[in-house]
Amino acid sequence: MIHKSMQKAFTISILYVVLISLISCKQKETLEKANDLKISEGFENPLGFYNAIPTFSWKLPALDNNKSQSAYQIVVASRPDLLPNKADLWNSKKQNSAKSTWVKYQGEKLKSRQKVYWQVKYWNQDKESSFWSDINHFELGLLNNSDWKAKWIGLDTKKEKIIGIQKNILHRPQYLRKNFKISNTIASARLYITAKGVFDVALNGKDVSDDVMPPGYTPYKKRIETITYDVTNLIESGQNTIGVELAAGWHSGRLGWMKKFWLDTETPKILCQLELTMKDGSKEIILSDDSWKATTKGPIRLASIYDGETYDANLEMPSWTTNSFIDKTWEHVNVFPISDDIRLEPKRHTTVKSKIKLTTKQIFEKDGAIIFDLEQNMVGVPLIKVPMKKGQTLKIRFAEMLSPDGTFYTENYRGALSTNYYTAKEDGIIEYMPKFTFHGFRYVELSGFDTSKNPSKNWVTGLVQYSDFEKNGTFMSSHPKLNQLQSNIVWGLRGNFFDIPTDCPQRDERMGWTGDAQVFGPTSMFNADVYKFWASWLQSVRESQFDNGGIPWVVPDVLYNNKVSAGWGDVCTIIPWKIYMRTGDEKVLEENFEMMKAWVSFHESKAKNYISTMGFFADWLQPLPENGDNRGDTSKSLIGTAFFAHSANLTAKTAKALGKTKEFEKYNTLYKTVAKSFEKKFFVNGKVIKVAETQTSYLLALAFGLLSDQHKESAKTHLLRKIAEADNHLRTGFLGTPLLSEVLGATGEIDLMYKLLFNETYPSWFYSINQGATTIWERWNSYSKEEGFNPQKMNSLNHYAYGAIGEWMYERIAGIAPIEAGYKKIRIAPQPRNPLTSASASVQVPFGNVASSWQIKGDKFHLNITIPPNTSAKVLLPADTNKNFLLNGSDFVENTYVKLKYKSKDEFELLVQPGVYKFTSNLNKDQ
Ligand code: RAM
Repeated sequence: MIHKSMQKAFTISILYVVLISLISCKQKETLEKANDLKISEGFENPLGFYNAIPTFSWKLPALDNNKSQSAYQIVVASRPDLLPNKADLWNSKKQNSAKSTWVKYQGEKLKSRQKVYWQVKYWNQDKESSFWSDINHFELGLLNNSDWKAKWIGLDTKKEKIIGIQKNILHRPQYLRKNFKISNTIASARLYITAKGVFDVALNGKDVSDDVMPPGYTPYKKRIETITYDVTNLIESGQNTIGVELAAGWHSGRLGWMKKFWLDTETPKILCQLELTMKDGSKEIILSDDSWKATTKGPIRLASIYDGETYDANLEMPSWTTNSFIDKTWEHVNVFPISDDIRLEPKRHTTVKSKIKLTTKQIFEKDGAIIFDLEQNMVGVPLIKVPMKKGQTLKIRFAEMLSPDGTFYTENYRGALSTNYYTAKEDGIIEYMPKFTFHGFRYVELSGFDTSKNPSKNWVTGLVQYSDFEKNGTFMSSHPKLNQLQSNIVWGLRGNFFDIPTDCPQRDERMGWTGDAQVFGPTSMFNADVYKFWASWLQSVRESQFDNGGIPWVVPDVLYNNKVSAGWGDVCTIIPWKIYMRTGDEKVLEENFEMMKAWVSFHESKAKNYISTMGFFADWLQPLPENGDNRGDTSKSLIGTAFFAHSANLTAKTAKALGKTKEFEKYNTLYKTVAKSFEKKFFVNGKVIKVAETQTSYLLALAFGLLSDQHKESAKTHLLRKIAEADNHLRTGFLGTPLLSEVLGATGEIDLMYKLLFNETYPSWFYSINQGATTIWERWNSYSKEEGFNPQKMNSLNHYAYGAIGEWMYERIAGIAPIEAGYKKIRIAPQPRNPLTSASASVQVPFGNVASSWQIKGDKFHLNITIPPNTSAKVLLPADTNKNFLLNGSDFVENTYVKLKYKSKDEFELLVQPGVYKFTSNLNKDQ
């Protein structure tokens, strides 16, 4: 008996302990909830999402007791009220893992239209748990062609036979509408819509969205993106009207210079499906089909990306998207089935929007016209509010710069007319904003308005348009011109991320030039949250890859010339790898690995004994070429072989990151073989032989690791000699320029790189700033005060390629770089040098905000840093290491958060845990 009661007491006390610990466990749920919940490539609560197997990412709040994550739990449900305890789609259970980014969904299969709710909690290093995060959500779009019941519809716009400036058929913009009645009260409504062309949609007289030129630009013959809108609040009981404006856009307009492809383009069409869920659970669906009517007699008479828009207000059709409008005179639309060979997929990045408003800073008159100066070269459209008289036609012209005599410089638009016309229907102030075109400009010229009125600055506002991403980083320094350079880089980004990465935004190109993208991509990732932008475009690159593995010059490929260029096609290995380094997301490698391999085989097929014959644009626009060629002096074969090796190397690294050992070995061996042949063919003892000795030839060899160890130093010496021979100026084009800073930085030639960066004379970054640049130019001397505009017509004043220096400014001047993919380990290694006395940068990395800000005051060096939770940093603090440094104002004593790992004569190497720190060191005299 005694025994039994003891046992009972024992059991009770055990239960008690369990209960207490359960309670205390519960009580320990005290940490602030995770924040910044995102899915896949950085989407927050997306509607019409593209992927049924998303990944989840979150950030730990920066708290003193939150250094790292020891575990997490994700719960996913079909209704918010099921969270967290009754998650019906997925419960990851508590996972002992530090992973807080890109955690793959492993629950029930998700389907088109499905709405999904999720939240997450984490445990910190001390096993304390957080509260559950807020509940985030996403809703899938229509994932398969079979989800579409609608048909493509449109008018036969070829019938009118309007011929454009290059004999191309112009498709008049169409207005399409349908009345429909709903019989029930609605609970929710989704509009799934896309176009072969670009569209704007309204319901019952109200704009559905402020998207600019959706659905955007993809290889249309393979894939067209679809957009989902929540239109629940726009649907009325009873009678409703939907109206869509449709223009040629990229799909049916002229694009590129290969006339034959747009002489006879397919007529624009729309496809839409309005799905209504009623309060009683029933469904109704409105489709684009033969019941729609359309006209081309609306106010937008013409619209072309290159040439501009023509608008006649006399043809406005008031209320045409409302029930009251009578469309008797409108035509019935033609109907076309959707085909299986063009995949309809939800857009996988954000649409273009009007993001920034620029006001006019100055106005002046020239030859009877008024010129509005926004003092910033920008991309988008003007918002015009100007007094007009009935019947007058306003002419709106654009220019990136004025000629010295004050007239418009438009030669560099080449064949792009880039002009808008607006005809007024009555006297008074008109308001107009072109809808289906965009321009690259700083100046707007108006003529044809009511001249009895005094021109005013507020007649013109610049609406800056680009893919809807946000700022991801900042860079500032004590030097105004370096800050202007940073500003020019950011404006280059804003100007050339118009749904796809473009070479330039203003002339008759605006195409996805692969080389430019390769060169500028890495810098863009610091300045903006463009992971989804790049991941989306990479899908287009995959779809555009030729059967033989070649990558076209431009993506989407509108040139169809089957031509390939070394250093351009390599975008397919370089950008995925760079994204992986910045994000740590293996998905970008998985998605692109096959493309990389095929591209490397293509390199192989273009090589003899591993020496490339691929050629093409070479070190494009190298300044002062001896041969006078845009392709510069560096040997094409040397360039091709270098990129062959580099792409093989990146493919090997990718294989390794993905755990594909065999393929790693294969590509790594190939890389080494190509490197050996490269050295043997073009170098003797580290010196370039047989072909032109250029800065870029040495840069490629050193940046891509193509020389044997014993010859690297000598190659560097020759590089320094080449730079000295150029009076310490760069002689690099598109391919060489990003490598210049990389190589000089990596080989300890920081002083020289500072010299080149701060050069004021041609060719240099500051040279164009001294000539008035507010963006990055295509050429180092696109314009000069002494000689005027570069006589070459290929002279864009908004060409982001040379902005590639931005990566170095973040990584070396401010000193923030990833040691491991995704910044799990961060390197903070600022490089203070004359003439800078301070510099600072901050970047949002997948774990949170990283910041590095330094300042020199007398002989003291001040460094303030922020290291986000769940990471650690190696900090290289410049210092006279004979003297101790201050940490947060007190003499440094090693502690849990900051450990001294090593010191050299002029640097402390510290291992730093998450947190905010202030370091103050004494500088050596020569530092
Ligand atoms: C130009 C483009 C682009 C460049 C190609 C080779 O026309 O503008 O910048 O990559 O040529």
